[in-house]
Amino acid sequence: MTQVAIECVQGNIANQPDIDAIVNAANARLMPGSGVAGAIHSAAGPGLAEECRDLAPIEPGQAVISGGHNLPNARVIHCLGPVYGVDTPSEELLADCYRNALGLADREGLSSIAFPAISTGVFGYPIEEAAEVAVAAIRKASPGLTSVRLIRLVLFSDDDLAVFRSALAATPPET
Ligand code: AR6
Repeated sequence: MTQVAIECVQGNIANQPDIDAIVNAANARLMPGSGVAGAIHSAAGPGLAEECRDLAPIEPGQAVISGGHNLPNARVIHCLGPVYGVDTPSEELLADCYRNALGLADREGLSSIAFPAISTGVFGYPIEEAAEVAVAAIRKASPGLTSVRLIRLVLFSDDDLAVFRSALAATPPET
Protein backbone atom coordinates (compact mmCIF):
# COMPACT_ATOMS: atom_id res chain seq x y z
CA MET A 1 0.00 0.00 0.00
CA THR A 2 1.17 3.57 -0.69
CA GLN A 3 2.60 5.27 2.36
CA VAL A 4 1.00 8.36 3.87
CA ALA A 5 3.34 11.36 3.62
CA ILE A 6 3.58 13.56 6.71
CA GLU A 7 5.27 16.95 6.35
CA CYS A 8 5.81 20.08 8.43
CA VAL A 9 5.91 23.54 6.83
CA GLN A 10 5.97 27.13 8.04
CA GLY A 11 3.01 29.14 6.77
CA ASN A 12 -0.58 30.30 6.99
CA ILE A 13 -3.23 27.58 7.27
CA ALA A 14 -5.61 29.72 5.18
CA ASN A 15 -3.13 29.71 2.27
CA GLN A 16 -2.69 26.02 1.39
CA PRO A 17 -4.21 25.92 -2.11
CA ASP A 18 -2.97 22.42 -3.01
CA ILE A 19 -4.79 20.76 -0.07
CA ASP A 20 -8.32 19.25 -0.09
CA ALA A 21 -9.25 20.07 3.51
CA ILE A 22 -7.76 22.48 6.04
CA VAL A 23 -8.39 22.08 9.75
CA ASN A 24 -9.72 24.94 11.86
CA ALA A 25 -8.66 25.36 15.50
CA ALA A 26 -12.23 26.30 16.27
CA ASN A 27 -14.29 27.54 19.21
CA ALA A 28 -17.30 25.52 20.40
CA ARG A 29 -19.74 27.76 18.53
CA LEU A 30 -17.71 27.48 15.29
CA MET A 31 -17.75 31.24 14.93
CA PRO A 32 -14.94 33.52 13.72
CA GLY A 33 -12.32 34.19 16.42
CA SER A 34 -8.67 35.14 16.59
CA GLY A 35 -5.69 33.17 15.27
CA VAL A 36 -6.48 30.23 13.00
CA ALA A 37 -10.27 30.64 13.24
CA GLY A 38 -9.97 34.32 12.32
CA ALA A 39 -7.72 33.64 9.33
CA ILE A 40 -9.93 30.84 8.03
CA HIS A 41 -13.23 32.66 8.43
CA SER A 42 -11.96 35.87 6.86
CA ALA A 43 -10.57 34.01 3.84
CA ALA A 44 -13.69 31.84 3.52
CA GLY A 45 -16.19 34.71 3.76
CA PRO A 46 -19.47 34.92 5.72
CA GLY A 47 -20.93 31.80 4.09
CA LEU A 48 -18.71 29.65 6.30
CA ALA A 49 -20.10 31.03 9.59
CA GLU A 50 -23.60 30.66 8.17
CA GLU A 51 -23.06 26.99 7.32
CA CYS A 52 -21.39 26.39 10.69
CA ARG A 53 -24.40 27.61 12.66
CA ASP A 54 -26.18 24.28 12.08
CA LEU A 55 -23.08 22.21 12.98
CA ALA A 56 -22.46 23.89 16.37
CA PRO A 57 -21.89 23.50 19.25
CA ILE A 58 -19.11 20.93 19.34
CA GLU A 59 -17.25 19.33 22.26
CA PRO A 60 -13.49 19.22 22.91
CA GLY A 61 -11.94 16.51 20.74
CA GLN A 62 -14.79 16.55 18.21
CA ALA A 63 -14.43 17.29 14.48
CA VAL A 64 -17.10 18.39 11.98
CA ILE A 65 -16.81 19.15 8.28
CA SER A 66 -18.09 22.02 6.14
CA GLY A 67 -17.55 23.42 2.67
CA GLY A 68 -14.59 25.67 1.91
CA HIS A 69 -16.62 28.62 0.56
CA ASN A 70 -14.14 31.24 -0.77
CA LEU A 71 -11.10 29.27 0.36
CA PRO A 72 -9.05 27.42 -2.28
CA ASN A 73 -9.84 24.20 -0.35
CA ALA A 74 -12.96 22.11 -0.97
CA ARG A 75 -13.58 21.48 2.73
CA VAL A 76 -12.86 22.79 6.22
CA ILE A 77 -12.71 20.39 9.18
CA HIS A 78 -13.44 22.18 12.44
CA CYS A 79 -11.88 20.77 15.61
CA LEU A 80 -12.35 22.04 19.14
CA GLY A 81 -9.05 21.54 20.95
CA PRO A 82 -8.87 21.31 24.75
CA VAL A 83 -8.12 24.38 26.84
CA TYR A 84 -4.85 23.20 28.38
CA GLY A 85 -5.33 21.82 31.89
CA VAL A 86 -9.03 22.80 31.96
CA ASP A 87 -10.57 20.36 29.48
CA THR A 88 -9.12 17.08 30.74
CA PRO A 89 -7.48 14.74 30.03
CA SER A 90 -6.02 17.36 27.66
CA GLU A 91 -3.67 14.89 25.98
CA GLU A 92 -6.48 12.51 25.03
CA LEU A 93 -8.75 15.30 23.86
CA LEU A 94 -6.00 16.79 21.68
CA ALA A 95 -5.22 13.37 20.18
CA ASP A 96 -8.97 12.91 19.52
CA CYS A 97 -8.94 16.08 17.39
CA TYR A 98 -6.27 14.70 15.06
CA ARG A 99 -7.75 11.18 14.96
CA ASN A 100 -11.32 12.40 14.34
CA ALA A 101 -10.27 14.92 11.67
CA LEU A 102 -8.26 12.28 9.81
CA GLY A 103 -11.14 9.80 10.02
CA LEU A 104 -13.58 12.36 8.65
CA ALA A 105 -11.29 13.34 5.78
CA ASP A 106 -10.74 9.69 4.91
CA ARG A 107 -14.46 8.82 4.98
CA GLU A 108 -15.10 11.81 2.69
CA GLY A 109 -12.61 10.40 0.19
CA LEU A 110 -10.18 13.32 0.50
CA SER A 111 -6.53 12.81 -0.33
CA SER A 112 -4.85 15.68 1.52
CA ILE A 113 -5.36 17.52 4.80
CA ALA A 114 -3.50 20.36 6.55
CA PHE A 115 -3.52 20.94 10.31
CA PRO A 116 -2.49 23.95 12.38
CA ALA A 117 -1.03 23.36 15.87
CA ILE A 118 -4.42 22.96 17.55
CA SER A 119 -4.74 24.40 21.12
CA THR A 120 -1.25 25.98 21.15
CA GLY A 121 -2.45 29.60 20.90
CA VAL A 122 -5.33 31.01 22.96
CA PHE A 123 -5.95 27.56 24.52
CA GLY A 124 -2.45 27.52 26.06
CA TYR A 125 -1.12 24.05 25.19
CA PRO A 126 2.71 24.08 25.44
CA ILE A 127 4.11 23.64 21.93
CA GLU A 128 6.52 20.76 22.74
CA GLU A 129 3.81 18.71 24.44
CA ALA A 130 1.29 19.49 21.70
CA ALA A 131 3.78 18.44 19.01
CA GLU A 132 4.36 15.07 20.69
CA VAL A 133 0.63 14.41 21.02
CA ALA A 134 -0.12 15.52 17.45
CA VAL A 135 2.65 13.47 15.87
CA ALA A 136 1.82 10.35 17.92
CA ALA A 137 -1.88 10.57 17.01
CA ILE A 138 -1.09 11.07 13.31
CA ARG A 139 1.44 8.23 13.25
CA LYS A 140 -1.07 5.93 14.96
CA ALA A 141 -3.95 6.77 12.60
CA SER A 142 -1.95 6.75 9.35
CA PRO A 143 -1.84 3.00 8.63
CA GLY A 144 -5.67 2.84 8.76
CA LEU A 145 -6.21 5.57 6.16
CA THR A 146 -7.32 4.49 2.71
CA SER A 147 -7.91 7.81 0.99
CA VAL A 148 -5.74 10.41 2.73
CA ARG A 149 -2.20 10.32 1.33
CA LEU A 150 -0.76 13.67 2.45
CA ILE A 151 -0.89 15.12 5.96
CA ARG A 152 0.63 18.58 6.31
CA LEU A 153 1.32 20.33 9.61
CA VAL A 154 1.35 24.10 9.11
CA LEU A 155 3.21 26.04 11.80
CA PHE A 156 3.01 29.78 12.13
CA SER A 157 6.55 30.45 13.38
CA ASP A 158 9.99 29.04 12.57
CA ASP A 159 10.40 28.06 16.24
CA ASP A 160 7.17 26.03 16.22
CA LEU A 161 8.21 24.47 12.92
CA ALA A 162 11.49 23.29 14.48
CA VAL A 163 9.62 21.75 17.43
CA PHE A 164 7.20 19.85 15.18
CA ARG A 165 9.99 18.72 12.84
CA SER A 166 11.97 17.23 15.70
CA ALA A 167 8.88 15.55 17.19
CA LEU A 168 8.20 13.98 13.78
CA ALA A 169 11.81 12.84 13.39
CA ALA A 170 11.74 11.33 16.91
CA THR A 171 8.63 9.24 16.29
CA PRO A 172 8.95 6.21 14.03
CA PRO A 173 6.11 5.37 11.60
CA GLU A 174 3.69 2.67 12.80
CA THR A 175 3.80 -0.50 10.79
N1 AR6 B 1 -1.94 29.76 10.19
C1 AR6 B 1 -1.30 28.79 10.90
N2 AR6 B 1 -1.15 28.84 12.24
C2 AR6 B 1 -1.65 29.92 12.87
C3 AR6 B 1 -2.34 30.96 12.21
C4 AR6 B 1 -2.47 30.86 10.80
N3 AR6 B 1 -3.09 31.80 10.07
N4 AR6 B 1 -2.73 31.88 13.14
C5 AR6 B 1 -2.30 31.44 14.33
N5 AR6 B 1 -1.64 30.25 14.18
P1 AR6 B 1 -5.18 29.52 17.96
P2 AR6 B 1 -6.27 27.49 19.79
C6 AR6 B 1 -1.04 29.38 15.22
O1 AR6 B 1 -5.21 30.54 19.05
O2 AR6 B 1 -5.14 27.62 20.74
C7 AR6 B 1 -9.66 31.28 18.63
O3 AR6 B 1 -10.02 32.54 19.05
C8 AR6 B 1 -0.82 29.98 16.57
O4 AR6 B 1 0.46 30.61 16.63
O5 AR6 B 1 -5.67 29.92 16.62
O6 AR6 B 1 -6.78 26.11 19.44
C9 AR6 B 1 -10.83 30.35 18.47
O7 AR6 B 1 -11.99 31.05 18.19
C10 AR6 B 1 -0.88 28.75 17.47
O8 AR6 B 1 0.39 28.09 17.48
O9 AR6 B 1 -6.02 28.19 18.37
C11 AR6 B 1 -10.89 29.63 19.79
O10 AR6 B 1 -11.66 30.34 20.73
C12 AR6 B 1 -1.88 27.84 16.77
O11 AR6 B 1 -1.97 28.32 15.44
C13 AR6 B 1 -9.46 29.60 20.25
O12 AR6 B 1 -8.83 30.70 19.61
C14 AR6 B 1 -3.27 27.75 17.38
O13 AR6 B 1 -3.66 29.03 17.85
C15 AR6 B 1 -8.74 28.33 19.84
O14 AR6 B 1 -7.46 28.34 20.42
